[in-house]
Amino acid sequence: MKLFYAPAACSLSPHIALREAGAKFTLEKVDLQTKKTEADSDFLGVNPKGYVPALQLDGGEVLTEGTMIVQYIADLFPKSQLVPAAGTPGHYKLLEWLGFISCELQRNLSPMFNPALTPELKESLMAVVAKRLDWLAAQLEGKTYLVGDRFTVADGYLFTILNWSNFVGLGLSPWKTIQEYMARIGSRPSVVAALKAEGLTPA
Ligand SMILES: N[C@@H](CCC(=O)N[C@@H](CS)C(=O)NCC(=O)O)C(=O)O
Repeated sequence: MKLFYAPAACSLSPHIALREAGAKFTLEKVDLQTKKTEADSDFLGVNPKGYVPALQLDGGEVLTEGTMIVQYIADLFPKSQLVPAAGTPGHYKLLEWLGFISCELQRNLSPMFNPALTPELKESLMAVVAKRLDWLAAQLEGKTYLVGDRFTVADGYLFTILNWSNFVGLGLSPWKTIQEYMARIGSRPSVVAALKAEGLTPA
């Protein structure tokens, strides 16, 4: 399998999932501006939508959309228990979290990377994010992980998106449980290794 990624982008979520699963995979970096990969190939030929993550399977098929890719990885490596069993309440809780992280956090934070974003729009998006983080912080009270008592793909995804706080001027200090959660997830060997492989921490 090959994961097409950009450093610190939402592709970090399946990257973490692959490492948690113990999967054999390679990485290929994508320049999101030029749509060229580090092997100098045309990324649009891999994913015509032009965005990461894209997971190329050994048979050549390409999967896109991060929330689906992490579920695929979990299904491929059931022993890693990265997603609760189908049909259980935990499974639907996990889907609920993936939806929340995607639609409420990623959708509102990703425009912050757009240099054309006006200060007014930035302020209003930050206000929405702050409201969502108030709620999230309460959910994390007394909890180690988002679902049940073990790490799931939802944790790797939430870490990935909240890690953007480092790039968009969003201090997490008002939300102590979130800060602690980020430190906890960020210290997992899979996460440490993924950040290093993406060049985000010293090699
Ligand atoms: N719906 C996609 C969105 C992926 C996405 O927004 N990727 C960003 C990086 S986090 C990207 O590659 N943007 C470049 C572009 O859209 O041209 C998913 O959730 O996987």
